[in-house]
Amino acid sequence: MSTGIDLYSFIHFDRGSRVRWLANELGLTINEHRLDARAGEHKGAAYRAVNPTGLVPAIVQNGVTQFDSAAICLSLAEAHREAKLAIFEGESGRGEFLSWYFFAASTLDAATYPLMVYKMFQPDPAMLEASTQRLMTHLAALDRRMLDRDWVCGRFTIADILLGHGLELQRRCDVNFAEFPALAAYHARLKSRPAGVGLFAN
Ligand SMILES: N[C@@H](CCC(=O)N[C@@H](CS)C(=O)NCC(=O)O)C(=O)O
Repeated sequence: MSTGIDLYSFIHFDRGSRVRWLANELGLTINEHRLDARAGEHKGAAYRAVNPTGLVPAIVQNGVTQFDSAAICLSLAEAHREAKLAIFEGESGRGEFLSWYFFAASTLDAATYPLMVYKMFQPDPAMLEASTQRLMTHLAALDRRMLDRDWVCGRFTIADILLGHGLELQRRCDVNFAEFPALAAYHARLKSRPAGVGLFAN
């Protein structure tokens, strides 16, 4: 069976970029399907047959569909365990890995979304500033974590991909990492991975 993945997304830096980055790390082929968000293509019946939630990303691989970027990344990492892009059940550090993975997928993601809204969709400088201030406590926690390591959980994993995506969206929303040197260095390290290059392009 083909290992090619049909990936549905809007643009190069939406949550589909997490899947694209991971696929590149794994050497998997991606068949891109770019939906027209402005035309509401993701809400139409054709796409809802792929993803009933009407959100991107979603994938179809070997006739099997899956949605939610974090779920997709975990499934792909598990299916290619030899690449060691997650900390798997039975390995030490699994619990810590899950904590940082879910921190990226839920806590950080939820705190980043308002920045996108107030920077890009409904521009509002005051709300952008307030949302940025609320984000700071999470960035401080991640900065402390990154003081003495290259990747958030030992080796490079999908937790780094999700965190890298979050940091990149924040940068696009004018968040300044200057007061978080370990975080700034981590962002630069993530950016230097060839597989993630598409996310970081302007
Ligand atoms: N937790 C989901 C969130 C999916 C999500 O909200 N996707 C956004 C784009 S990154 C979307 O489809 N927005 C369109 C809309 O809200 O109508 C994931 O990680 O896949």
